[in-house]
Amino acid sequence: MKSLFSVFVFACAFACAGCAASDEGDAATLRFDRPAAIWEETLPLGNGRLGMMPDGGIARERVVLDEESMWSGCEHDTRNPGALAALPAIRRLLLEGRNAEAQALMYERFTCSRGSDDPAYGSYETLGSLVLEFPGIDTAAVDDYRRELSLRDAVATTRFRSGGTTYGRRYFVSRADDVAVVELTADRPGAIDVAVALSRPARAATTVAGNLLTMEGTLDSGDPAIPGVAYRVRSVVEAEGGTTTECAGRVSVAGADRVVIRWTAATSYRGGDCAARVDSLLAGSAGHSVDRLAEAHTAAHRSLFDRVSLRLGDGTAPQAAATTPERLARFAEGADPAFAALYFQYGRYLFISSTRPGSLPPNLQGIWANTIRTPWNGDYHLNINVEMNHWIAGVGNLDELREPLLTFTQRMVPSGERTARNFYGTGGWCAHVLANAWNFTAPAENPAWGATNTGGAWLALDLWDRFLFNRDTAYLRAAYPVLRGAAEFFRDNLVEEPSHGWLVTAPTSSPENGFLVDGSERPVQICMGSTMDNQIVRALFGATADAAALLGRDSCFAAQLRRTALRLPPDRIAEGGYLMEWLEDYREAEPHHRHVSHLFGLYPGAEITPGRTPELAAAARETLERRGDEGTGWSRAWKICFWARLHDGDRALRLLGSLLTPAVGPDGGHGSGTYPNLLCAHPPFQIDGNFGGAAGIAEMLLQSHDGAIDLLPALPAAWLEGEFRGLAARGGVEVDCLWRDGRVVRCTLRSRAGGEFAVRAPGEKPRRVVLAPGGEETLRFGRR
Ligand code: FUC
Repeated sequence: MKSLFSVFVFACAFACAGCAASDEGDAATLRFDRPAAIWEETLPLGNGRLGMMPDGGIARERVVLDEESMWSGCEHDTRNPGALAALPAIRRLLLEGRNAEAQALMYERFTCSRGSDDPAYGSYETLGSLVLEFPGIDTAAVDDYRRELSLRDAVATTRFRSGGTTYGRRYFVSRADDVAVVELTADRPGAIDVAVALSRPARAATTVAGNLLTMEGTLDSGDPAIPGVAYRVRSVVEAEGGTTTECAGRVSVAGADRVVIRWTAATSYRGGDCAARVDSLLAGSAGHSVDRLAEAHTAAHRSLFDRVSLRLGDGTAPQAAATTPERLARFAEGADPAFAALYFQYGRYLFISSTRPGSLPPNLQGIWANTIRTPWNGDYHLNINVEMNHWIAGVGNLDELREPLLTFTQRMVPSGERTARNFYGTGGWCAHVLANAWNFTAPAENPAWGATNTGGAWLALDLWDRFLFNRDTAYLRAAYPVLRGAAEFFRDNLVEEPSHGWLVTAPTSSPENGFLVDGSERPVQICMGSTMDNQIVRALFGATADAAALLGRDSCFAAQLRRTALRLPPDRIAEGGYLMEWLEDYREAEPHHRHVSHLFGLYPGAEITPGRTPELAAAARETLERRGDEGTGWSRAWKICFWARLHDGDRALRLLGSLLTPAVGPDGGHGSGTYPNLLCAHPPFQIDGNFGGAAGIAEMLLQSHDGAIDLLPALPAAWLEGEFRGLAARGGVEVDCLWRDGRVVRCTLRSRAGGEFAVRAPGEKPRRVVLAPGGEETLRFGRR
């Protein structure tokens, strides 16, 4: 009986994989015809807290495990007692145009006492691996190998035949039950032999008791007086049929019909008893069939994922059956628009899988790390990266998944107030470039890149942008103190520069580019009033004043911010026709630098638009031409957003092609672009480009930052047919849109809060729509 049941379950598990390729669910699938040879071919699964990346190995499978709060380090003192005293001299040097000397003094005096190399700064660390060894499988005789990740199900599968048996594996990290599951099946009774182990390269003690594997340890806090984060991961191995024994630190199963491995993990990061939490989660999921767990998980995942659908092309997606690396390799040929839709949905999938209310926001690698020290400590860089991580959340209709960024920022405020006081001698709060799970806000150890002090302001603007999308006053009330404190810092810290009397940030930099002065070829970064800072501070003052007005508070403060904003430097166009990156038209040290910070005002900001500021938009275009289309993964993603905002769909698509360049070269070396598993390559893997790239695709189809809902503002000639449903626009409205021959046929608006909306479509007269709360209206265009 059992073996028949097993065959039935196996058949069901793979039934979906055979559905018609035109079905959207099936099209939203990553496919591979071999096991992952490198980590960047493994399939990322996650429920926002726990992550898992199976490699689909035939005789030995390694599944990388992650937990979002595996942070070494601790909250520590970053003060530098001499910094505040040096500030007037640094400012004086800048006002006298002696930037190189100002920078030298900053290196000497104006950096934090303990930077990102200090163990106390910490790093996001992998949880370890689940290692499965299959002694009975003949690796020489394997055929029909298939490995897939369904984005709608949030389930990965592996299937292959060996020695006349078809083996199947199914993996998911349950969003509903907070446990991860690996199921092993076979179409022949008693065919499964497997040894299961947990491992971690450092700070791990593993024990086995019957069918239970436990691994636990404590991470390095970097301070002997402070306990590090303790973690525990526990796995239960349950077999149908066969025999289960414990041997040499592993659970071994021989001759089973089916094996189900459940694991979960917890840490002490937020306090509480992690051992008890792990046991209660495992107990809560015990006794449920894998199908029932998978069903609950997929339903929870789809409640977020299914809010948006996107079809690009006529829906036949002839390439959908090809493997993902094959489609990636051919994307630039232009015949596979459905792959762009897949990539867009993958961005939403990754966002859903790497954060959830109550967790940390996605870090530089989301939640997926396979080493003890993750590149750049897997932290939260504030000069583009963590903000880019959230660009898909608004338009991608995932509002509640922005909650972790609010909590993260709120937690930084007390530390940012100390930094404001200790380094600048003022009120308010600020953060610079580096941030971690321990509320780090100080200027980082290397002023050339670490001293930009608008990091906290940019975070505050992201919180404001969330309000523009959700129009939820209760949320705004919670976010307002963050905005207010950030604005206060700049109100108290701007200095008057001598040439025009403008108020500017000083010291600062334009991330992370340098300029050449005094006939020297040695780049200098430290300056005052970088264009990005001016744009961010202007937007912050405006947003804070608007928020105060909406909440009926702080009218004097708001008026003061509006007045001060008028004295910020305007955006300026250089003689060469490009937007100036600094107050002076310095020669850039790297004309093709990956950051394009001075176009913050184009995207994600809204002060440069082709409609309202055509000269600045033209200068932005020239700036992008000068910067070029290359860059790290995230840099290419940002440029998609820029070109979309400039309403140049073909150029945006060209940049998408650049982002979707295979990152692994024929010699195995890694360059910028996209890995075989579609994770973004800085290199190394950095997830910001996935979220920025997905946001860029959305920006080509729908914009809402310029006083109207713009349909298809940057549609490339290759995407003449398509349809989206459920994208979100600012103003608390969901939008569906169907287009043919590049013209909008029909669009539907659904409003949560009600309101009046202007709708623009290419070649059509603008329309006005008034919706009651919960109201919906469909507009038809043209004479089709
Ligand atoms: C920023 C970028 C780098 C990298 C790092 C994590 O500082 O300039 O390219 O992405 O963050």
